[in-house]
Amino acid sequence: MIPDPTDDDAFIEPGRKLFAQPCDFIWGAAGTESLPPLGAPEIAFAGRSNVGKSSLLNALTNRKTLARVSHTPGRTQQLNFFTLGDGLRLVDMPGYGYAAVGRAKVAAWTEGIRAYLRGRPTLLRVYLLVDGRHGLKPPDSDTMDDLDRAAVSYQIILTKRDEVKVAEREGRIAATLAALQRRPAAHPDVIFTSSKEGDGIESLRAAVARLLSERGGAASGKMPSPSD
Ligand SMILES: Nc1nc2c(ncn2[C@@H]2O[C@H](COP(=O)(O)OP(=O)(O)OP(=O)(O)O)[C@@H](O)[C@H]2O)c(=O)[nH]1
Ligand SMILES: [Mg+2]
Repeated sequence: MIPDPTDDDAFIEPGRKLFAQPCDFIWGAAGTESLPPLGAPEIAFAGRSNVGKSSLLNALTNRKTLARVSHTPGRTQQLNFFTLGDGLRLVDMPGYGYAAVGRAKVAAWTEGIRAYLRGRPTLLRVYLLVDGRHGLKPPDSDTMDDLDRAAVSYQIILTKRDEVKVAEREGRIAATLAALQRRPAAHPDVIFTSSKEGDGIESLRAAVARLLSERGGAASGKMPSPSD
């Protein structure tokens, strides 16, 4: 049986309020040497190029152009930091695994992305986006290996649900959940989203609100310490 995502139901309204707060771009970092000073807790949106990270950020915050979206893979070329109210930061990451921008650049981004994901004390959770049409690919597994080793909490978000046949959706979720077994840092729930049609957006907002309440972070205005 696939777990019921209504688990997060009690957090639907807090999630809506959380993401209705002002959201502003504060910082773009080309690499780990230019990250913003530590501040509010961060959640990061990572995944392969073109999977829909920037689109998801726009859908969550109900804005059309907060994060830049493109038909061309490789649009997001730095780590973009946004504040959501006073208590949370959202990080839109460049996609990994896209070669057409040049190998040197890809290697630099990949190292920058990995270093950020492994070593950021205020990073609460990584939302690892996976194209719902294809499921997990080897670069995703590599990232999951990294996050497991660094003990950084992550949750898989399947994207582009509107482009997946109804009959295939449950199977895609089940296969993804199966791949998460024995992965110590993986949150054992998968949310299937469509930034285009809005499916799963409310659930994802609720999941973030729930995370914050569990970690005693933004919801109470208290900063979690790195030892939390
Ligand atoms: N049908 C459909 N298309 C989507 C969805 N989300 C994103 N897309 C499309 O996928 C393409 C890539 O979207 P982006 O949000 O720019 O993807 P990204 O992961 O930020 O890409 P990079 O920044 O290049 O890594 C765009 O053409 C979007 O319109 C979705 O839920 N459904
Ligand atoms: Mg992007």
